[in-house]
Amino acid sequence: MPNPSLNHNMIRVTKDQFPADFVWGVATSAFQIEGASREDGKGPSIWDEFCQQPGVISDHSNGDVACDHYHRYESDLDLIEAMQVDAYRFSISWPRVRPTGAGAWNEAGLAFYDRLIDGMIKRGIKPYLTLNHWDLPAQLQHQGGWANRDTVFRFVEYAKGIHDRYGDRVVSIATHNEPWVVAVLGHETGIFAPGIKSRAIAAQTSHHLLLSHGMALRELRKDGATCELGIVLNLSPMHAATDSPEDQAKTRLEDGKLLRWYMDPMFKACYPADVWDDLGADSPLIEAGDLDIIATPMDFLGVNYYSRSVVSAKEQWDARKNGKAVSDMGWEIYPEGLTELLVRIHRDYPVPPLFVTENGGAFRDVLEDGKVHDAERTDYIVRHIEAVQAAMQQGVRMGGYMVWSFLDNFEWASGYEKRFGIVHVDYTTQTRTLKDSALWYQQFLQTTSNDRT
Ligand code: IFM
Repeated sequence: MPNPSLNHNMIRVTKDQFPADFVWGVATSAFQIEGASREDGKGPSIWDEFCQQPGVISDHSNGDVACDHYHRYESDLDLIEAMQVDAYRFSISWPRVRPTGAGAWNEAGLAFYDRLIDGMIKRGIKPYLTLNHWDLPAQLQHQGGWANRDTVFRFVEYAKGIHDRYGDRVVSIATHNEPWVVAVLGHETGIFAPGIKSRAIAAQTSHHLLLSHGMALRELRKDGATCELGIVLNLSPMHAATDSPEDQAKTRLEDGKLLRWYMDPMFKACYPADVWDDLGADSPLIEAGDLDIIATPMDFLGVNYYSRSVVSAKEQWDARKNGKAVSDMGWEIYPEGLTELLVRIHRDYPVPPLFVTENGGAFRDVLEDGKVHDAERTDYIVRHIEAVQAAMQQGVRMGGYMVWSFLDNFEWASGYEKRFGIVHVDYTTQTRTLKDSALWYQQFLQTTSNDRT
């Protein structure tokens, strides 16, 4: 039965218009929700250390408690089950399971993920595991982090250990979440951990992330992996602000830096020449055979989509100032960009099935009388699901769609000020409240087109 408190017109698209095996999910990451940052033998991550630097997190917060998911995972899984979601995309905290990134493993940390994964399976929720959602063990950073080629081998050991332990229970393993963010925001602009500001280090980091992805895939396959293996990229279509040759040229280069720098090596075993030339002396050191390893075939590609980028050679293009509808992050709401992006990837690369592994919006939610009427977020999600449907109608092979995020959580440099959850979190009491968007998703997942007549 439709939920009468919701605007029924919101249901324009129905679940039964998608293939029966299409996966509907919600997503989070370890650092953003778990808390328990020093409990049961967990080591510090680069984000634990970064948060201690004055002024880097806008509300001066950290991940010490976050959503306290480490202790509340059972009731959180109950909520996911209640929403009738098929899949939960979560990440493992590397320093929780191997505190220094090398050497001894931490059994208490490993046991937490046993409980989490078994809890999903018990409830009929499919586990989608991500290995690296940014929280590198701090000790590895002290030895050079991702800029040090040794970290590639530490990551492969980590991937093998996780696969040995959970590989027969999870549906999929993604190596990295958004390597562009790790490389550029973490090592070039320095607004994310570890806060380095060097284009050369960022470029080397991106190469090592890609290499570790390919090497891990090869090793897991050798170990007999039966779960699906892939990676998750943050991608956007790039549109020039004007037809001027300067704007067009910059747009082409920006597209190269965000999309082709990652997609070309993985699907064509080469780096794009224009971006390589632009890097000049900052281009990464690569060894013979690296590109073949990076191009190891994968079973799925995850795409995280939030907005398009508009590029101007003169200034930073501002969506709000240009009269566009934006989320609380200031990101333009542009669902048609998702169709454009998926169709383009499908056209330009020999890709495996695509998953939208993150999509959602931060909005200024108000909790009143136990309700959050987040109509903007619901509308955002509906329009992006329709955009996925449009891509499929144009022949794109899609495996699933996952909302970012299941819970309000620690939004990196924005701290807890930006809320992406379809479930509201009161950080004082840790009370969870399903927002209208969660109720909509729940209803969508139950409703067939016959129910609408
Ligand atoms: O919260 C992040 C997530 O960790 C990675 N993708 C983008 C989200 C929203 O900024």
